[in-house]
Formats: sequence, C-alpha cells, structure tokens
Amino acid sequence: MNERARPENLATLENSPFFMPFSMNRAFKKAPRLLARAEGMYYYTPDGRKVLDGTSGLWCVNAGHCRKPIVEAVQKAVATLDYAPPFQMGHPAAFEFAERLAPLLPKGVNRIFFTNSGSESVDTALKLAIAYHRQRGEGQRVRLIGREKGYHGVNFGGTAVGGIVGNRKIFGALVAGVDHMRHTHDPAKNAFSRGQPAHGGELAEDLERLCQLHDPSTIAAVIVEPVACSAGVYVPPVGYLQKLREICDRHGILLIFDEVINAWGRLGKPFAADYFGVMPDLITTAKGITNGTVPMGAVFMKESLYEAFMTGPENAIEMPHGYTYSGHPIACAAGLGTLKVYEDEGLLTRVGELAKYWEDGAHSLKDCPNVIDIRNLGLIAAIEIAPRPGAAGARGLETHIKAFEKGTYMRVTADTIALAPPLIIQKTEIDQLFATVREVLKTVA
Ligand code: PXG
Ligand code: PLP
Repeated sequence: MNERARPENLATLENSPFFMPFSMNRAFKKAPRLLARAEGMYYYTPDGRKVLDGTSGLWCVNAGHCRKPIVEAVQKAVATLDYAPPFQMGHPAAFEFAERLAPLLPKGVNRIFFTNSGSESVDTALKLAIAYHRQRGEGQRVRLIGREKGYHGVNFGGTAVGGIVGNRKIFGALVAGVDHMRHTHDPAKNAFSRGQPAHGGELAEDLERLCQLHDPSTIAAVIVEPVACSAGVYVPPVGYLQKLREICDRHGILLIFDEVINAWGRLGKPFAADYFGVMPDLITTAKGITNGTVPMGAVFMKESLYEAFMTGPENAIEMPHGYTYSGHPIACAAGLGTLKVYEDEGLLTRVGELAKYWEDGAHSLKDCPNVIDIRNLGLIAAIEIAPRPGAAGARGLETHIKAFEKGTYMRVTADTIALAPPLIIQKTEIDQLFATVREVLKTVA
C-alpha cells in the first residue's frame, strides 16, 4: 500500500483497534482500500487515484459527492445550532424539513417520524405497526411477516424480519412472532429478464397461506423491499406487489415498503410506491434522504396511523419512542440541501430518461465469462457470476478488488455485482462503468 494512504501516526493498519462493520477485518487491514476525498461521480484515493463510484457509496449518494448546496447547508447548521433535544422541545429545521418532504410523498402518506438510519426506521415502523393495532383495540395483532432474502437493517426487529441467513444465524432467537414468505428469485424461469420478471407474481399468495396458518387476526404487518437490493437485487415479478396489497387489505394487515434504497429517484420516481403504483401504509427510508452526508432516516405513514395515536389526554406523550438524534439539526440541514439539489436538477425523475440506456448497457455483459444472470430496474443492475466450485464469493471478491484497482468502486454481495451509481451519471460514464466490469470479468477465472 502507498505510504500516504496510511494515517500518519500508524505504520500499518494491521493492528488497528477499529472493528470494521460487515467487513473482512483481517484481510482488509493487510491490504486496505481507502478513500480520501470525493467529488461528483468520483472518489479519490489517498494517493490521488480517481475512482468512479458505481454504487453511490452504499446506495446513498444519489446526487453525487460533496455537492455544494448540501455542504454549505451543513456547514452553516453546525455553526448555528449544534444540537437540540428532540423530546418535548423542537427546532425550526425539523419542522421545515417535514414540511418540505410532505408534498413529495406518495399520495395519502403524509406524516413523518425521523430516525438516524434505515435500521432504526425499520424497527420504528415495526413498533408503530404493533402499537397502532393496539391503539385501535386489536392488541392481538402482534405477528410480523418478512420475506426470504429481505434486508431490513441490523437491529433486532429488522434482523428478525430479514431473510438473509448469514445475517441471522449467529444472533440467537431474535424477535418472537415473526414468519417469512418465500423469496421471488427464480432464475430457471426469469434469468436475464429485463426489468420486472414475468414469472412469480403468484408467490404473493404465500402471504395468504401464512394468514391461514396463523389466522390473519394475529398479523400486524408485512414488510418488503419493493426491489430487494442488498441480497443481490431481486426485482418484484409482474403483479406481485399489487397482490400483496390486496391480501393485506382483505385482512386488515399493514403493508410496509422498505424504501431505504428504492426511494429518492432510484427508479425514476421519488418513491418505489409511485413507480409501482402500489400504496403501502408505511414507508421506511434513510440513505438518500440526506444524500448520505449526515446519518438520517425516516418513517412515512398514512394519516390514519398518526391519528390512531392522537387520542387520550393532550398532556400525555402519545408514542413512547424516539432517538436522542431524531431530527438532528445538522441532518435536517443536510436533508434540506439535498432536496434542493434533487429538485433543481430534476434528479427524482431523471432515471426515467436513463433507464433504457442503463438496461441495454447492463445486458450487454451477457456474453462475459461466468455471467449466469443479469437483473435490472431503474438505475440498478445486478450481474451475477457463477460461484467458483467450493468457494462461493471468491470470484465476487476478486472482481471487486480488480475493479477498484482499475478505478471503479462497485459493491459485490457474494458473487453478485450490484451497480447503482449516483443519479447524475452521464452516458459516457455508464459506458465506462460497464466497460470496466467487462474488462475485469475477462480476467477473473
Ligand atoms: N432496509 C433496507 C432495504 C436497506 O437497504 C437498511 C434497511 C438498513 O439501513 P442502515 O442505514 O441501518 O444501514 C438498508 C441498508 C449493500 C448494503 O451493500 C445495503 C445496505 C446497507 C449496507 C450495505 O447492499 N442497506
Ligand atoms: N442507552 C442509554 C443508557 C441511553 O441513555 C440512551 C439514550 O438516552 C440510549 C441507550 C439510546 O440512545 P439513542 O437515543 O441515541 O438511540
């Protein structure tokens, strides 16, 4: 590693006390990949190498890096009001941000609860769902339904409804009363689908089966990512989300869309709910809400959910839940700056113009070595490569490292490359991104 890439007072990162999240700590510290600076579509390494950002950091930097209106809003906020307690007190930016967000939300979803991450948004939404039913005299609705391959963050609730085995297995019994629908991934029928796969809409009937197993009156909520991203990009089959909505309506079950990644223009609409024309009762989000600049998340909900809590004496706290940093002033400032960029540059709908070009580029990789599936929607694409026999994930990791060496950052989950660049990407950069993937795949045996 280049000398300048190391923190000045350390000869090596090998014994660093930093316990890195979701990382191969020992391998990384022996051969670190460090980022020192960023601007627009690019990261720069400590030794000054330019790296195209193929996955918007971790799917969050939708407007591109270090955008001036966001940077300036944060600088001003931190020098004005560093912190304000959010319980029984307030500050103007939180109310202003909520006011500015409300008109952007899917129709009928208009109340906003602030958190600090996607994981907190998910656990907040699950708690809200259970409490909502209790408020209305249906305290027996306590079960939560997730789906295999779902990712809903890493807190206890989100891990429990999540469906990624590796994220669940070492953490004990998680949360009681959770069940899962099957995932919708069916490569035998749907491999190389462009956009929504044709087969699998009927898998939503799994929800009906779980209703019959547990009795629908015991189920509080169902949570799904409209497009499941983290576990490898699984686009919902045609008709699937509509069917989930119908079943939830039939049985009085709340439908939660986890739009931590799907929201903020990723599909060419502000929210996936808009894109699919299916209205959930709650939406969880984070990431692009502040362009990744300052940690923040939010839960958006229908008026009826909010109203269910606004009962009882006015001198009592309506909902005993919240975080020290809910609606943090600096996060709200970052959010306001982010919305300005999104609106000034039309970024929440720009993907509509790029999606076809993106899809063609992604599917042009079909003839590359070991490619077994390509999936896409909006400005998201997954290129799945066959696992090396007896070494799942090895090809994926090698692809990730070689791409970084060639000046492209892209996220790899096991043997699936997940691409989701900032929404400001130009066609030439789309070409560059897929050309690098092609070049790298040629060298990964
Ligand atoms: N729900 C969904 C749908 C997510 O994608 C979370 C919840 C949790 O958000 P926080 O802010 O607590 O991380 C996420 C986060 C990846 C990757 O590489 C994806 C996420 C996080 C880290 C890596 O796919 N998604
Ligand atoms: N643990 C302790 C001991 C606390 O005092 C608090 C908050 O006051 C928390 C956890 C929760 O922290 P946060 O509000 O940042 O989620």
